[in-house]
Amino acid sequence: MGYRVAVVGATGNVGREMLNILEEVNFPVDKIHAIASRKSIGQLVSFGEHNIACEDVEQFDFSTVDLVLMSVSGSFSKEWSPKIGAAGPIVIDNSSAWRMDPDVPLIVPEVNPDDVEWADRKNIIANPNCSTAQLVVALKPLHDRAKIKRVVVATYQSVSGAGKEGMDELWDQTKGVFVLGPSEPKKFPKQIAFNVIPFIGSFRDDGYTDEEAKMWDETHKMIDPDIKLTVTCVRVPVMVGHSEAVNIEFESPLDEDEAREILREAPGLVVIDKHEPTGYITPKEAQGEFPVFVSRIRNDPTVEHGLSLWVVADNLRKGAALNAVQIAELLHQRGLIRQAALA
Ligand code: 11C
Repeated sequence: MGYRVAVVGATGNVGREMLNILEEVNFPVDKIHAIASRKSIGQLVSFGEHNIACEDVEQFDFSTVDLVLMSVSGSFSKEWSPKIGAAGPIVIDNSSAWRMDPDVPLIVPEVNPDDVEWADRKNIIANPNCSTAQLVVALKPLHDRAKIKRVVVATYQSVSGAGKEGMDELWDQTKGVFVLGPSEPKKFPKQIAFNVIPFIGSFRDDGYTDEEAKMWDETHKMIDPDIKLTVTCVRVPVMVGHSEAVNIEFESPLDEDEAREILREAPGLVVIDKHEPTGYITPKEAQGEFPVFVSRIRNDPTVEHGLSLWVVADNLRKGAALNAVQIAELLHQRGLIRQAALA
């Protein structure tokens, strides 16, 4: 028997991927609902070979479903996730609204699967920020072996992290430079075509951005609060796929050969690491794929026990929709999805 599932925010980049991936992994679905704001009522979105019409979030009776995947703004989730969770279904939320709530588990199934066991406190589970999700999949098996002291990360984040408007802006500016003449930046603060922007999110008082702070806060919650992280988040003119240059300092020895073996065996990871001109992954190759890819694994001789890595994933998949569906699969495997109306 399958579940009654609703995807809220079904017309967005991540909402559409949630529908695609539920179908791709054959998640046991009896009934699927695409939920959106009033302006999108009736808009068709695809679920496998079927087109389904969006229903109005304001009118939808959430007590009639078992599981809700949310891809909405933080403010919308703050208001709606508790109401939906109270109506019966378990909510898997992709926004930043609940990630640091002590009564809401923040989960990457390869990293901290057992945290699903206390999801019933609020009936909400948080999905991490895309740039954190891929980082922790790579850090966790190395931390288990040699205890990480400090991590230095620079991200190279694609425009799809900023939604469809971000993708449209890169496309329009790229065409504009050659064909139509320059256009004013709207979604991003400066031109993104043929450029990189060392600013994502909003500035904090300490000069870091909230996007950068999410990476250490969420890593602390999921892996270990004692790991020190410093981060620079950068937007790059890539449509899909976030990349990260990661430098790690360990408490005990771990060389590149052992790290390569550990990462090869770890769940959710694929190592592509040959010392030849094409022996590494790029975001273009990671687009549409499920795993987190690790390349350029090398010893860092400037510290006592150090390694550098290159980590790439599809930010709309492992960074968002896939991770949410994997959480749903975990709940299913452990028998934790309530079937309220059938009970
Ligand atoms: C970006 N990582 O690439 C952001 C998007 O907290 O869920 C996701 C923001 C979040 O712009």
